[in-house]
Amino acid sequence: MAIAPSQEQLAKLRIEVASWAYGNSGTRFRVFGTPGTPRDPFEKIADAAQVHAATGLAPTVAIHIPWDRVDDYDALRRHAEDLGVAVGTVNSNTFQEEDYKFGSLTHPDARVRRKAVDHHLECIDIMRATGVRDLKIWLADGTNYPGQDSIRARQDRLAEGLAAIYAALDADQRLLLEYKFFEPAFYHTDVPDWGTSFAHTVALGEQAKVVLDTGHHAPGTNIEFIVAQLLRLGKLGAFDLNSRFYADDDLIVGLADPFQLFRIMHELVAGGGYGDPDVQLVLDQCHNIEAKIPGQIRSVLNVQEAVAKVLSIDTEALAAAQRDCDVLLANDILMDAYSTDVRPMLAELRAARGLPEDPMRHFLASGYLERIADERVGGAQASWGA
Ligand code: LRH
Ligand code: MN
Ligand code: MN
Repeated sequence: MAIAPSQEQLAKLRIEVASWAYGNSGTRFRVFGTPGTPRDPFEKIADAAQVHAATGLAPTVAIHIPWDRVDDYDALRRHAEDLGVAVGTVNSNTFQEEDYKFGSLTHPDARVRRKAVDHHLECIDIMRATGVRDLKIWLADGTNYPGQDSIRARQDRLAEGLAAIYAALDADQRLLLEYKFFEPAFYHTDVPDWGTSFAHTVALGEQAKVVLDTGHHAPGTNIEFIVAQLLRLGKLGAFDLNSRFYADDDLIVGLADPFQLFRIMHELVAGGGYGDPDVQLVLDQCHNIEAKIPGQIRSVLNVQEAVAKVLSIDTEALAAAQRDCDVLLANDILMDAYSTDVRPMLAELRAARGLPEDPMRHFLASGYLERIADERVGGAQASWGA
């Protein structure tokens, strides 16, 4: 009952990878090193370019400031282009400095709020230098104890800070506001859910959109519903894709719950977001114990497989079954597509496009991992979770 999608449809997929996936990361218990870990942003981009070379799916690389601060952003841009990729979303970071202990854009002290706004203005300058469209803001702001600060006043300060940042954007740039229900704050978070992110981005204007990170919801949340709703409202700017078992685990996408990934991609396609450059698919993952470049290759291939399954849904038959209120038939049609082994069709697609039919095997056989392990000593740390 599943249908065969066209190669043209399949080929619309674009996934952005993130620079921090290539650095060493870990938990607060331990950061394990990996031989060959990049020592600077240039090497992170070189590793990301390997993912694109192997899969043809990942032409852009998100960066995080200050983790990827360099002296010459034009050089970073040219370096990426020389390797066949481009710099992607610029992520701000107001969660690692002492000043931000009690918040950044929401901090009670105007001096800290000003500093946080200025950091975002620096990010916008970096976007201009690197030819980037999107500024992604995730705030660690929140409180740990009831009464610690005024929830209402913090919302007002947040609105003010976001407006100052938004006002600095060029006409072709976007502000993307990411939400997360908890961590590092444990009582309340200032942007905890899609509703809050939606309310602020609506107030800001057309150039402001919501980021949905799949790891940022309470267990049991129906994420595909949020996808459908934000697409209806024209406010879904980007995804951060990853897997989770417990909290914000940042594991390889599609490995904890492949069916959830399929359901999310189904709503993306149904809502017209697939192939739309205004709805970015970004990987936000950390590879604490597995090899990083292969971990990223596995991730983009998992997204590709989920999308290929969704494109195999017989949408006409599904619409008819839904009209008829034929519950079991409608579910059967969906599950048929989910159960399709799409790997042969994707191997064909790759062959037709001059890509390795088995990207993982091709990469592992290339000798790249052995080469960087020899050449690079003393890799950078990617995350704050040490
Ligand atoms: C926060 C987050 C956000 C950050 C990234 C490193 O948990 O998802 O997107 O920028 O992790
Ligand atoms: Mn994220
Ligand atoms: Mn996260």
